[in-house]
Amino acid sequence: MSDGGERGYGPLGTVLVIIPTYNEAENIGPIVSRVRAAVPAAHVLVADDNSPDGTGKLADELAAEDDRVHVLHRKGKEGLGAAYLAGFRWGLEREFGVLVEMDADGSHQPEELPRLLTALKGADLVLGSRWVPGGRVVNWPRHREILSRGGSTYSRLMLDVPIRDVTGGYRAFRRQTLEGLGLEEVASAGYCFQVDLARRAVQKGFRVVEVPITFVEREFGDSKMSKDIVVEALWRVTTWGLSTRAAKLGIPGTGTRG
Ligand SMILES: Nc1nc2c(ncn2[C@@H]2O[C@H](COP(=O)(O)OP(=O)(O)OP(=O)(O)O)[C@@H](O)[C@H]2O)c(=O)[nH]1
Ligand SMILES: [Mg+2]
Repeated sequence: MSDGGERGYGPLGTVLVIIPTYNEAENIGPIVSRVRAAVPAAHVLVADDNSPDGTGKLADELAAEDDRVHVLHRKGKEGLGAAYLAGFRWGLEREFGVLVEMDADGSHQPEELPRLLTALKGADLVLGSRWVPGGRVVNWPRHREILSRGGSTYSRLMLDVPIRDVTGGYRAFRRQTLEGLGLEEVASAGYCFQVDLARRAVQKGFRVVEVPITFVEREFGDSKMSKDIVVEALWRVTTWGLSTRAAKLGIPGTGTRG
């Protein structure tokens, strides 16, 4: 597929890969160099929430050696969603045409990024997907797979979005897509941040394409997954779904905001 495509998509422009970090000292060096090797023209922004293990300082050292590596230091741990919103703002204030979300822990393989970017030539948003044919997870305990598949299925049915992997966090957005999502209204902190962006993209009529990925469970460092994050996601998805249904039925005072 060539830039432009039959739907009139413009060229992609410069790519910014945003990597949020909280205590990823063992992972930050390897992931940044893998991104730089996989897509040499791409820039990297590490959005660090003042990690106690010194991840931010390590990122500064990487940035000092490489003009395409940048660091956004945030004052404390405010969740994945807040770190991404700050990273998006940083990228949109500059000349980037594509903004990519990627975890620091190696679960999202930088070597698969060229495939996501190729798909973005004919789309507004590309989702790296574990749950489409060809997608898979490596080294995941059964309970994580059940939680993730269940969360995606519940969100898909509740929110009426035709997406198999709604909670995934390996994504490539065109600048214009992010600018059209109404990011200033996004309040979600944890994983439901990803669900929130996906449902907004579908509601706004953007073309969302899923590309199969191989998701590899982290080898080093600790997961930030918690019960609070799951409860927030369940609560918000249920509220969004019910208010959309109520609005469709014409019940006054209901809508899809929140
Ligand atoms: N800046 C910032 N980054 C965060 C925060 N919480 C998580 N992250 C980062 O977000 C990414 C995903 O978090 P993980 O802990 O790997 O979550 P997960 O992938 O669902 O959990 P595992 O499968 O156990 O790895 C990683 O790069 C984390 O360092 C946060 O509060 N602030
Ligand atoms: Mg992870």
